Amino acid sequence: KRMLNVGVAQLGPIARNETRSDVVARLIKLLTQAGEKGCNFVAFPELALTTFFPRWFFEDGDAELASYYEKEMPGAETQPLFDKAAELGIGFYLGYAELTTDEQGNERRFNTSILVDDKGTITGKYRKIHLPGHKENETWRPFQHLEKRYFEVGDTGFNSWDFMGGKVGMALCNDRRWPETYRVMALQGAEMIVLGYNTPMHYPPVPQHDHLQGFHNHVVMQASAYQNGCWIIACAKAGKEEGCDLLGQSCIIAPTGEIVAMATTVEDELIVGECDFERTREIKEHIFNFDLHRVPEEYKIISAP
Ligand code: CDT
Repeated sequence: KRMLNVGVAQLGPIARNETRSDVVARLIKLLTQAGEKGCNFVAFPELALTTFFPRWFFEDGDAELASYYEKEMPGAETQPLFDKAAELGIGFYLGYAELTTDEQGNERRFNTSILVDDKGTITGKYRKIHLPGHKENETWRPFQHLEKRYFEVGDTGFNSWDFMGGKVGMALCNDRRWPETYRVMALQGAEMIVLGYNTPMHYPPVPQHDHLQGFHNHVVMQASAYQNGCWIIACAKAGKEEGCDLLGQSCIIAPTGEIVAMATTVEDELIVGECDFERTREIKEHIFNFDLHRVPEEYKIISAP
């Protein structure tokens, strides 16, 4: 059968001074639990190896800022996660801050995720496209959201990989609010879209929406699962992290738009679900059969800059 037994490894807060090795030990504990429950794929959150550092302003070249990026994947501290996953035969999705050097010798920084197969091979890499927040220090805010300062817009595009029996795509956090994210992957055949998120409960520019964070999280993903006939696997970093409350409610959403499993804490918590790739056909072959029913010549304006 073409299916994945999915574990969503929600993380509670990661402290500013928590070491990479301490965090990796938490990931391995959740991975081991997932193995005991029969999972062969585990999703971890966005920026899963560190605290959500865009909440603080750092000058360029600050040593603490530099400490949050991975120069290698796997590196010395993350290798044990790759080893354990391969030993258990579990594939995984992991979000992290990536620092790389291009051919011209320039440093490039991305908010990145990878898909690793059950043998421990990196099958796909995605660099976040919709970067929220702002670039400069906005001191009126109770906390910053400096993704536009610390990352470049991703250069990988939205893709769909042949992965462990299905077609799997990736996104990161704010990407999940945009319909184009899912549609561009679904047009490439995606049957499952995996994403991690760090979503503050308080949105300083529009605080009157604070009570809607959970609703907006689910409404966009449930609608998108249905409209694209995809499984959506969504994993939060949750809880009160360095004084900032982050949304939990990690979930597995079926192609019908139904939530089939959801986290009930804002701590490290594993939820599981059986995701049958064939169930995407109920949607993809009927109401949202792209070949039969889409009218792309009427949609030209949405691809204009
Ligand atoms: N990490 C991330 O993309 N978070 C945003 C926060 C809201 S915009 C400042 C999100 O879309 O959940």
